[in-house]
Amino acid sequence: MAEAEKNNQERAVSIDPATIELLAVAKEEGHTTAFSRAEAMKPCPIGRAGSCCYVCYMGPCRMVGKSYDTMTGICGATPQTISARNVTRASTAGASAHSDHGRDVVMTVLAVAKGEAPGYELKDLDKLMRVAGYMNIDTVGKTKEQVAEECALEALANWGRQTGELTYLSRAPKKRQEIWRKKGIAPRGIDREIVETLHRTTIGTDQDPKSLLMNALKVSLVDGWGGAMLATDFTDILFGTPKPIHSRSNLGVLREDEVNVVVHGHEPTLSNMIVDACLDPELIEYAKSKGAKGINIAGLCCTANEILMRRGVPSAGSFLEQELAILTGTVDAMVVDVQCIMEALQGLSEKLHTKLITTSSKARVAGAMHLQFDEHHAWDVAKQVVKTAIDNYPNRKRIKMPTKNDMGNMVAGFSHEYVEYMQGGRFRKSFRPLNDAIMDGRIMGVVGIIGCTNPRVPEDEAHNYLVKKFIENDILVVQTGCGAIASAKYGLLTPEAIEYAGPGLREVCEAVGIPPVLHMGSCVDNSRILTVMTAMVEEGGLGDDISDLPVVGMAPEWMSEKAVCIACYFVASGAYVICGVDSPVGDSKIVTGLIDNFWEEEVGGKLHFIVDKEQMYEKAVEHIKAKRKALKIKEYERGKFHKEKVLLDMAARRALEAGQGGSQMPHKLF
Ligand code: SF4
Ligand code: MSK
Repeated sequence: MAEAEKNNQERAVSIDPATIELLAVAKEEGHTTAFSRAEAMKPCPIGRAGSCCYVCYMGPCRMVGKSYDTMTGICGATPQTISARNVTRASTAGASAHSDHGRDVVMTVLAVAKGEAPGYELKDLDKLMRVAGYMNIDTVGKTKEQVAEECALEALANWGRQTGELTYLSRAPKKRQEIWRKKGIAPRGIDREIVETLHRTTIGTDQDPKSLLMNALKVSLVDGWGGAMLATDFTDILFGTPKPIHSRSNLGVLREDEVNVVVHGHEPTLSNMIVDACLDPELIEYAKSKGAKGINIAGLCCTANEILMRRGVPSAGSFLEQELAILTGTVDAMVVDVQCIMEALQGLSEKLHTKLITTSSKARVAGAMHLQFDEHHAWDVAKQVVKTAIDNYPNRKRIKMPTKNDMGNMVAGFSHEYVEYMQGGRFRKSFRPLNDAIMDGRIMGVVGIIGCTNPRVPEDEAHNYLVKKFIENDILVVQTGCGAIASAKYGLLTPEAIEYAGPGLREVCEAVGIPPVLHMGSCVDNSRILTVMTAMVEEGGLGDDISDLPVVGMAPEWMSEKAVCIACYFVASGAYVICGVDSPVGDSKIVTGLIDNFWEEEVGGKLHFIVDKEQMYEKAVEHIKAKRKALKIKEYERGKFHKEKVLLDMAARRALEAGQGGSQMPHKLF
């Protein structure tokens, strides 16, 4: 095969040159990867489009063929019930994953408060006090440990609550809260809604697609305004609220001459401790005694995002780079916690030299080494992990680092607190400048581009295309999860990305001192985007609900049930959401219509699955322009805004603050 043709074929699966190189290595050495397995295994068209029901053992029942509209399962279930039930179950599974993660973080804060988790501390006391405020906890005369304990107990009550509402629903705009109550989708307790939705989706229970779909929204809210939001807040209390920090992303962050420890999964509790262990002088000396120059730590997926935005630890890549990192032959230990961990890692690790170490009893991998994480003994576990990696360093078999490893520089860590701070300083922090910029047409709107990478579509291509296209057209982009890493690899999370930005967005970014694409964290940190949208509503001028805002949520390369849940809670919060790849309800015109029109009538948000990236862009812009029109704000016209208007005199504001000290936030980036 001619080299150019071979390259074109490889290029079709990813736009990342380092990934393409490693895929060639896999092919040459006869290893499979998610990319090659996706190529070899075509998806079942029935299940993929939501038409296979396997919730009982009379089935599975497949709705397929010319009689699709009139056929039923053995129990009589219609194609639309099956389709709605499948997507509701996906939303439930996603909610369970994020919420269970959130519970573990809260449990760690509780252990710290009780003095039972040596090595951890309550790092962000401002955040602790803010959380106490959200929870109406009186802090007067109490120690930080007492406040933390009360906050943790109140948070934990959200999981077991049987009646009433989740604590954080009160953080949403008032109008949104009323919609949830009126429509009967204000969640009571996290576990209760998850259990009830699993129940209602068993055979012979809820058989009304509309009822099922409303419950897909209800259960998703326990994630967005429950488990995920609590995970974000309690992680901030424990490890600090993120603020901009420089780092890099690409497989090239792995080092040939150092012990490489890669942390992968979602939870921040052990990975933070492993970062400390990698800095431990004794362990560094031990690594040197084995011939390594030092110890290098890198992340994958959302565990990466957690330590990236707080500690600057580089990311080796997104979901699809996990096998490729091992293929470099340089990963001495890959430490995994929960979610998005491919089972294929163990087989590949056995062929090369990597030690795959599982650390959660919830996510065991047959054949992998297991070191059970326990927040009460976290430092010991972390040291053991790093020592295992060091001991494995001399066992490397061969090294195949990508040569095209221009490491994407990035600035990560734009928490909603920081975004607010950037717009007015410590004493006048607000969302006014952003709202004003939208109202006077400098910025057309805001798009959140989140979610996974998926080997069913060219890796990073849609992310990359959409991010550039939006900022070019004066739309501010906020990102989380693997979507953020997909942008980081190509330098789109840097101040320099401003060169792609349209004139209005450019002016705002320069005035405020932010890049045009903001990294806001991991998957659970989509809750930060909910908080930003609420702040924009409360700031005034852009309506009185999230559904009024000229904003869109997107997951162009999604693959996980968690992405379905995130899409649902953005819809339930009033947003328009577009997911790429394909539609999990694609066969059912009725359900496709319900998640569009019915959801919009009920809660003001809607969900579209759109395969073509240009069409995703066009639909998003169409929605943003329609919302602008409904708000009766200035029509967006590229470059035509009131130039004489001064956005904000940041220099003057900061000058005011100078010398007053105490701000934890750094000054403007550029
Ligand atoms: Fe078939 Fe009904 Fe059982 Fe589903 S619940 S597998 S449609 S019989
Ligand atoms: S890790 S859920 S692949 S974003 Fe949060 Fe990435 Fe999607 Fe997993």
